[in-house]
Amino acid sequence: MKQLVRVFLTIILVSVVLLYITDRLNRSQGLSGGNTLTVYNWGDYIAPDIIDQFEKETGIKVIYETFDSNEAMMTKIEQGGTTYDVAVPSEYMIDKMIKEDLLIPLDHSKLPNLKNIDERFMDLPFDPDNIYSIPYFWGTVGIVYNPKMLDGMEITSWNDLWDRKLKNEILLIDGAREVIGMGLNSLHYSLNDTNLKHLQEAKAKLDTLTPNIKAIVGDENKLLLANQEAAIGITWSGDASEIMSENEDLDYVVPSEGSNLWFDNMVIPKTVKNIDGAHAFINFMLDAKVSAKNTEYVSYSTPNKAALEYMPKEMVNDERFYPSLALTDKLEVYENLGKRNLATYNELFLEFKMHRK
Ligand code: N2P
Repeated sequence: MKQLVRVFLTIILVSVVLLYITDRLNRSQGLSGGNTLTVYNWGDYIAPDIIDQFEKETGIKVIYETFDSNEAMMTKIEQGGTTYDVAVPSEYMIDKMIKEDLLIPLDHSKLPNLKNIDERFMDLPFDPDNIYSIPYFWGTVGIVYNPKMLDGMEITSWNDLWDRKLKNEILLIDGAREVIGMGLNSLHYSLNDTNLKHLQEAKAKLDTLTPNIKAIVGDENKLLLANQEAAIGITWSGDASEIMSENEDLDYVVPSEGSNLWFDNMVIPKTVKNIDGAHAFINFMLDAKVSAKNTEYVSYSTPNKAALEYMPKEMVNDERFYPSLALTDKLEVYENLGKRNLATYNELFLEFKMHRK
């Protein structure tokens, strides 16, 4: 009998130790579940007090991680080492993730606030019926610049950037689609071009921009531009809007040759541990007042129609950041060009970066 009790106690002890070790391991890998939620988002893309508010209201603890390109996010999710419950990719990457079976279908009955989203941003070609993704922010790619630092020079096109007067004045965002796209657009090619000759031509043209490039940067571009360390930044509209609120000399233009219109959406990757928490988070972000507060902080354009009435009029009425349909119709949305073509974009971008060194 005594021996039986000893065996029993040993089993309990070993189980407790094993449970403890698994829990520690999970925590160290950012694995969520139960009362935690791991959110993977772009840098500077949420108001910190919104996370606090969500934690207080739901009792769910948020582990928050950031990325600065779709490609970096995709690599991390494909590796599968970390449990992400919610991620925020852009449209072409969502298409790719759906095709690679990396996302789970959403339960719309758990997202009653979805009614707040403007119809214009629903049911888009990369995810018909929004089975896998819910709009978060949208915008354009363009040029933010400081005319005062450029003797009043006006910039209206991609090709203006090759002007010799702009030596060492340009900051580029660190994104393959954005930078190669800028080369393609400057040659009047499509942002979704897959013709290798055109892509090489775009890369060669970008190489000739090298003397004018000061740096290829992430979110620090905002500080550098606001502090007038550079006169020009190629960036996403919301970053431009944020910098412009800190330095009113700056202006933002969507180049005349054309540019990118993008949509960032919330998704639940297959790595999810806390499905209910993930839906609760997405629904929380869709609340009109939460979205208005988040939008005011982040400065990007919200697809949340109900949020607009809680936001400052001058923000909502600024055509540079809330362009009409007539304007956005002229822009191109990135398509998922397939593994091989995306790899070509990445390789050319890498070669372009090496060329600068
Ligand atoms: C960076 C947010 C960028 C969003 N702060 C562009 N998809």
